[in-house]
Amino acid sequence: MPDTPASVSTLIRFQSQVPRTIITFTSVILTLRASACALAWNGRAKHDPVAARLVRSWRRSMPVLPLILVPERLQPVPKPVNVSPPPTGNARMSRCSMIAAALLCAMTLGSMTQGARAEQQLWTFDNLSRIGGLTPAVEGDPTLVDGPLGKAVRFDGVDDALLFPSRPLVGAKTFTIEAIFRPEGGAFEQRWLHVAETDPVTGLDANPAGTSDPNPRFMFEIRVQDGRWYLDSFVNSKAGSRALIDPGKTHPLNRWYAVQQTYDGATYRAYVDGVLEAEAPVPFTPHGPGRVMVGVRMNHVNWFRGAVAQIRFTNRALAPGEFLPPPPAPQ
Ligand SMILES: [Ca+2]
Repeated sequence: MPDTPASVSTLIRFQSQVPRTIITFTSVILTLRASACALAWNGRAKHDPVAARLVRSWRRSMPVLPLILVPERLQPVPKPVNVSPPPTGNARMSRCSMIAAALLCAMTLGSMTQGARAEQQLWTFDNLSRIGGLTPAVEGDPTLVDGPLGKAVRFDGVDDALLFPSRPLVGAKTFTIEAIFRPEGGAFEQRWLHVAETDPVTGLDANPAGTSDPNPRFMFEIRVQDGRWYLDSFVNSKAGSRALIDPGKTHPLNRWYAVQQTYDGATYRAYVDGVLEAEAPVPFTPHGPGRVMVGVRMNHVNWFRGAVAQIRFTNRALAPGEFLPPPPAPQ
């Protein structure tokens, strides 16, 4: 918040340490107090230039509260005359209450900003029993290997996978999916992250055969060719689908990468190590509940050979500067 005054930043930080119910209760009490005082000051504004200046600044700086607190609403403040009785104790209290209410309003705005912040889930694949707060069903015999962030899970490209019983990004209108992974070659088509919406009628996450089904889903896939790989990102929803794939943008195998796919409400984008590889407009409707498979497509075709260290899900489109940092390239 580069433009936020330090005092307001301090209050917002303080607010995060105080139970919200206490802040809400205090806000109501002080706002009622400020309301009464503002009424008094608005009357004083006709005669007192200090009060007039305060009410004018109150109106300018508080877009909502003046409509509630000041009965004259959008009426212009009368030009003050040179009658200025000295401030009374009540007037001094009014000023304090108004400042307090203004600061509390700033805290409330800060709270609203915090509430609008991204929901994010970080899945770290440093074990096989608890990842992202979920217990995966282990298929085959994935192993733990050294990764850029500690341990990572390696899949052998034959029969290793992890099936998660629920999924993130349910109801999200925008999204970012990131993964830290290492492709190791093998078959041409490898569908290694499948975030599926379960069909509420059939209970299926995907058709039993093939790679085409109507289920809404997010996919990370790779194609392996001539000792290199390239990325295939795919989104499907009831509104439409889109694959982002550029066979001309290939990368060496057997090193760690960060890959990302984002959707900002209009444009779907795919990145490798934070560098944009492809983008296209696509309509999108939010997904319903479902499950996640890592290491193979949900219907057990196109197994992955390589390792996964982290996957992060965010319910808004992150800018490249907000992505998980890419692992260092080998020297
Ligand atoms: Ca195996």
